Amino acid sequence: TIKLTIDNKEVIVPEGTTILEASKSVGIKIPTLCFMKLDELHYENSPGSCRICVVEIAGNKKLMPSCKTLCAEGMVVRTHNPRVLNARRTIMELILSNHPFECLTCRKNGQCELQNVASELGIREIRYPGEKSTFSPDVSPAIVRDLDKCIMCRRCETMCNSVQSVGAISAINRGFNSIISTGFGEDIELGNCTYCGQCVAICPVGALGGKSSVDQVIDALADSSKVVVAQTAPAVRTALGKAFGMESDQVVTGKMVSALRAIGFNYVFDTDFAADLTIMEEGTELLGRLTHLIEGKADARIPLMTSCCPGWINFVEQNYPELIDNLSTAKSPQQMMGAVIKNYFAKKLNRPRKDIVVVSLMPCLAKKYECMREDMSVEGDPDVNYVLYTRELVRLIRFANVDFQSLPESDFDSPLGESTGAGTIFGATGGVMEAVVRTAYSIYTGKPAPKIDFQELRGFEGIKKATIDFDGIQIKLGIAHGLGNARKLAESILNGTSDFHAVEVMACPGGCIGGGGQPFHHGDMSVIKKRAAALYDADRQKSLRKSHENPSVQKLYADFLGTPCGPVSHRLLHTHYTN
Ligand code: HC1
Ligand code: SF4
Repeated sequence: TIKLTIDNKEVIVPEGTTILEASKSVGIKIPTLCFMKLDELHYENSPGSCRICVVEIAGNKKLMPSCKTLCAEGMVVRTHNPRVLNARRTIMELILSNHPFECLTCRKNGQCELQNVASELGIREIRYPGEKSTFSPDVSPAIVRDLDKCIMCRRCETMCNSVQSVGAISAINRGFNSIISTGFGEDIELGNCTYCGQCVAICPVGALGGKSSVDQVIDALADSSKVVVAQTAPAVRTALGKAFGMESDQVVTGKMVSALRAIGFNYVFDTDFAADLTIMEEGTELLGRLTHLIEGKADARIPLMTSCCPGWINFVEQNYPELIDNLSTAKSPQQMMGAVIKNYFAKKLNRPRKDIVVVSLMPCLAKKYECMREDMSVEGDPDVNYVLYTRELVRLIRFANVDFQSLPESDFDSPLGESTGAGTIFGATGGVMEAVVRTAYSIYTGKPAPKIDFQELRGFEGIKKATIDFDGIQIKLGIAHGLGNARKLAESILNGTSDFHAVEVMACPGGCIGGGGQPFHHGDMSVIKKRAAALYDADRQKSLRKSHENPSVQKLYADFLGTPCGPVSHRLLHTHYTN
């Protein structure tokens, strides 16, 4: 260990600890901008480029960036004397000198780390005029880039290249001319972006954001000729409350439903219902493929790979076309719900499908793209019209002058609002697989599964592997979260070093709870762990916890769909992905 003094406090830390970490361990918070440590993912972004974290080390002429400087025996560190504060202010003024002064109209206003640090440093004037850049905004179906606001922290680059292994954006040029660019400087839509939105999730400023659909939804709500139907993803309910001052691990389903009603949605349904439906389809598909495998048929296409995450679908289409037939043909729950609303619920209302506007509330940016795919529309009318990500929902709730905290709780509308705990855990990595096992076991063996909680499928390990005994047959499962882990899993399938029967992949670290549209975690992954724990808690509190026990799902099959993977299901609930 190493003993040093920071701000007159004696600190003992292991060798290899930075001054920034050592300070944090004794409650001294040094401001940072470019630094980002994603503990659970074992990744760090510390280019040391912003210099805002400088500290004074006794005997050292130069101030040193605390994120890059390791503690040494007997070091005496000052983190906030006049010299340090002056330097930090000057650094901040230089960063601001070429930053547009658009705070009041910026998408990040109130949540911007640059704004926060400037405020903490008490910046009142900027002495350096600086030259502003004038890039035109790059608008894709899911992500908007505004390079004028980029501060070259390179957090997005680390996320896109190192964590996600996508490599859609990287730094080019040097010095003042350096920018974050796509491969050929083209718009992001034309490159290999998967729209996972993880760059947006960790951008400290307003350089990266989601594409907003709030105005279109407000217009639809005001149009009396339309029936506007909401569906809410599993992960939204565990993240929304924090934006309204509640605990990040509090599940706010009932208040969320009340808020959506107050905003003016005519019906509020639960994507968890469609998650149960997905399990019926995907579970049946898995058992079909396993039967083919046992019979030695060439078309078995094992492992079955889950298809509910559009970031993962985009990744497979672009990088692993040879694995496309392994993807489940089941549409994602969001799209299944859209198809059921427009083809079944619309008939119940006796309205043509074009009168119905389906709005999804999702943690996800890629879902905005998914609902625009051609195979998700009928004669130009999409099954899901608009996707609002969680932060957009926050805005909509504020626009409607709803006091979220004091709202009463209410229930989803029937029949597409009823769900089991299996649907709820979809939002956390491993949840889809656990839900599949709970149901597929019963269908395959004719007996209930010996347990409901499959701890071996939970947790934040990058790639989880488990073997579940289906009454004599050993089913091998693989689970990856984050596209970097997904790549490793895909490679192991292709080179024959793994022998999974089924594989779940979610593009975002932690699963959808860590989606690019969720309230910002600012790199603190413990927030995502809390969200996961909250979903597993919500599952435990449900009276029904297996998808095939959902009475509304059973009724939908009896009244409309027929059997899982039958002709009606195939037409409405399945698709085929292409490259
Ligand atoms: Fe997800 Fe899913 S879990 S993909 O992350 O399968 O977005 O929450 O809605 O569709 O159900 C997202 C979340 C979501 C789908 C479900
Ligand atoms: Fe979207 Fe969830 Fe996939 Fe992330 S993991 S891209 S939030 S569907």
